[in-house]
Amino acid sequence: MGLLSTIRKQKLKDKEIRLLMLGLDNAGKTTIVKQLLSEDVKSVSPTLGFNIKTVDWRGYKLNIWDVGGQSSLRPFWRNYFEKTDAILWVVDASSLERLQDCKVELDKVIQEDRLTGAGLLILVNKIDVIATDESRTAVLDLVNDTLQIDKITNHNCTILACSAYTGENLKEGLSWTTDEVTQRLYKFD
Ligand SMILES: Nc1nc2c(ncn2[C@@H]2O[C@H](COP(=O)(O)OP(=O)(O)OP(=O)(O)O)[C@@H](O)[C@H]2O)c(=O)[nH]1
Ligand SMILES: [Mg+2]
Repeated sequence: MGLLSTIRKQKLKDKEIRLLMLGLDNAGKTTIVKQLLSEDVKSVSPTLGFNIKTVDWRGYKLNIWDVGGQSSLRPFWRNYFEKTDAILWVVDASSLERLQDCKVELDKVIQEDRLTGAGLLILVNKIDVIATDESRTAVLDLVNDTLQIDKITNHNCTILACSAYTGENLKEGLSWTTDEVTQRLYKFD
């Protein structure tokens, strides 16, 4: 067993998973974490550095690194890449005119060597503002197309519509992420 594999095994034994939450400013990253911790989702302010919060999930400790997304802070994202097991990429469904910017930033992140192999969960947040099922499908299709999710081959990737306000699909997101990470790490037997 190689050194990397040994480290991975130790992490799983400790049942700790490191998640890096990124995305443009105002997408709702911090609010999602607050909802996961059952905190007041209506009291957030822009993140100027980063927060680390631990969510207990099915016996695992998910250490979520929630990093500020303002453009002046994005050069610092790279400081958080090391040892990431999965990326939580948050998209703002109420700000679709920024999808192209979002794509540019996502591309930089997923091409990063230090993140190779990390799972990638795309959370299309604020879906509560989209009223009908038809419009939700249209938003998801647009995000899929603009971010070119089908072309992402170096990360296991999935996309979910969610709401930090209602909590919709957040647990599904944690389940997918935990399964993805644990199954991948166990493959190194
Ligand atoms: N309608 C709606 N608004 C949301 C949702 N999640 C977050 N918001 C609002 O979006 C704004 C930005 O939320 P934040 O959680 O601060 O966004 P962020 O991605 O952490 O932003 P930075 O820290 O600047 O990167 C706040 O006014 C939130 O109340 C959601 O699910 N639905
Ligand atoms: Mg924030």
